[in-house]
Amino acid sequence: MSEASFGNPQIVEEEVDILLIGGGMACCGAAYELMRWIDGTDLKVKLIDKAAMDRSGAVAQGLSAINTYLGDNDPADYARMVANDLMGITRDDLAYDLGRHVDDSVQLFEEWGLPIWKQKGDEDKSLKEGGKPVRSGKWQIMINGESYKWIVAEAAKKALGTDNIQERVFIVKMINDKNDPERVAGAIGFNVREHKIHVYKFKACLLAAGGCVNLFRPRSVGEGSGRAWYPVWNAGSTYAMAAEAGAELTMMENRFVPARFKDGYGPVGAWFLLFKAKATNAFGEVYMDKNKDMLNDYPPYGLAAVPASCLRNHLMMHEMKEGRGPIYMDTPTALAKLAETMTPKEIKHLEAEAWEDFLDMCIGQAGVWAGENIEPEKKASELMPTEPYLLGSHSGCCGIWVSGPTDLGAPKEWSWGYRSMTTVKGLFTAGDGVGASGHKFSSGSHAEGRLAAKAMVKFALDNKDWKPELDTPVDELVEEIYRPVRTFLEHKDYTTAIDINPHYITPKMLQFRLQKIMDEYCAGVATWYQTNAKMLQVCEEKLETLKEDSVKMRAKDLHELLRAWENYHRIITAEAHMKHIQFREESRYPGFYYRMDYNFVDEKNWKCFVNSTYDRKSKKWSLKKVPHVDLVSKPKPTAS
Ligand code: SFD
Ligand code: AMP
Repeated sequence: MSEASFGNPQIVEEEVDILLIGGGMACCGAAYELMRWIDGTDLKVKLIDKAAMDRSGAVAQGLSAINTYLGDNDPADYARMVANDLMGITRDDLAYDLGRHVDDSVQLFEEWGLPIWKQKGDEDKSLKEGGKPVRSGKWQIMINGESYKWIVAEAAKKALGTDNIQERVFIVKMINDKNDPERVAGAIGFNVREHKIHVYKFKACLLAAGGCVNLFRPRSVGEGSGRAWYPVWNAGSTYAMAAEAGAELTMMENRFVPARFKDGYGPVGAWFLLFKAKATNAFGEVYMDKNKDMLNDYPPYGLAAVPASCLRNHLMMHEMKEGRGPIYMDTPTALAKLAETMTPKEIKHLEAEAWEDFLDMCIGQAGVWAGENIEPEKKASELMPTEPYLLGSHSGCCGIWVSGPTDLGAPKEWSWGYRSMTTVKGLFTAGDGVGASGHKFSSGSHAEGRLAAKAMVKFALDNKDWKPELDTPVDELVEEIYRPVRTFLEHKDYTTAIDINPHYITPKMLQFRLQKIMDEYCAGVATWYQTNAKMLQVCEEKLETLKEDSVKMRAKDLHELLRAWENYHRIITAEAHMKHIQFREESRYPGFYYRMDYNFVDEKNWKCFVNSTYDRKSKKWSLKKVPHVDLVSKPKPTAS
């Protein structure tokens, strides 16, 4: 064989029993759990991450809180909170199941070395020994988490063994089975450092490649370009690849628009919950109090102890739209209040914690404070609603429709055999991949990966004699994946300026085009998150042309090839998002987006899931309503 080169990649084919796509929280959980169940079997496992597991995914920079730890809380209350925050439409079976399993993951993190803040007197007691954590809120606990991902990845690597891990391979698509189109048999991707294409065949696969970032024009432009709240490298691969394989998606209309510290995207949770800070308009008025009556327009009609995240945005944006911005997080008052009963040394420590909150998980925000001379004890910081993100593990619930647990009284249509399996046989998901749940966060994503792993082992053993066969010849797939490279090599000498060429479009330009379309027509920041049927129709047409043009993307190196395929995944995800918003004729998430032609929540007609499927051949989407059933307002299910 000739030496592999840019235009001529080496093809590496491999067959395993279980493939994990992603090396984030969910896949690290899966890796750890798998090894407990495959002991004594001859099952082969492999994990593929586009990046390096130690710092890949959303927890790359670290975190300063674990947002889901139940402790003495009831899993049914947890499921109620998740439903409330996501405006009533979540799968209580998935949330309850997660609630009853998540603490075990957190206790493992501590065992592996993650420092968890403890209450006075309990400093030397682990969570497992009954040590009481410092809670910032009812569900959240504080950690010293700069090295959080490193610690969790180390345990996953140890469990799996480094020979069973392939880093820096970007998976481009799932391949269905030749004999059963509703089953998945393989995946294909390319190495981002070497000229190699990897083809994997398997019996079961966990697709947990995170959420979708950068499908909307971000607020950060120019010098700040590339800065975002959620991880820029999570490009909708989970949703796009699952959809193309035929998996049913759910609630893709949902998005998360986090209110964040302006320009650095610093999270607000610790400030609201731990430091008890208040957010105000420019005139010092607390908009959550001032605009409280606005909540009465929306379910649960003033009954919730904590208004949903989207409604908190809704009340905040009201001030901005009426000209009473900027919005501020009143850090000086909060710190002064806490300091009232403290010694000077304790006050210094408190101020250090305020900085550490950002240094642990969002260093850029500490940079903004330093660069703008902001001392939080003296000066308030601006808050801003960011561009929309698509995710299923944080305060959002878009994702894939999965099979749930069987013991919680859920409708039988919600469970079809193996926990966490999608509607495509052999294809499982977790974390940001699982739709209609949410509020799992880092710990819950890890736990959900573990739930999926156990079910995958069972699936692989139940299908021991089944042989995967790919429905498309490998040569054809390779040609498709390397098309941007071929396009570049064929046309690069047509002009003297490498970026200007009538035969191709650079991935960067294509990304700008996608972001502009989504921003201006699909309720991005440009229109204060507003859209209507007419705008969505324009969006649809523009996305169709963009999809056509995406085959003209060039790749002048492996980095651009990565960017090209990330964009492709973003386009499919964006299309799903747009289609779902178009289908749901109401504004279920005021503060996240508004359908101005249906600017209300319509409980009668739309208290239901919206599910969709994509036909890879015709490139058409089909959408339907799926009944929602409330499980947690009924008597508490018995935990197994
Ligand atoms: O402050 C491919 N999150 C928070 N969780 C908490 O518990 N506490 C917090 O404090 C949280 N906050 C927070 C959080 C995230 C971020 C970015 C910030 C702040 C700034 C949320 C969690 O991090 C999140 O819920 C989980 O990480 C989700 O887990 P998972 O496994 O679903 O996704 P991942 O960890 O991002 O991993 C994705 C992996 O996939 C890889 N990948 N690999 C191969 N081929 C492809 N095509 C791929 N595409 C992606 C990635 O490299 C990665 O390994 S706060 O806001 O509340
Ligand atoms: P954030 O930093 O905004 O991602 O939030 C971290 C955690 O705190 C999540 O569980 C949020 O739901 C929660 N949270 C953030 N802000 C508030 C608030 N104002 N009231 C109640 N919970 C909040």
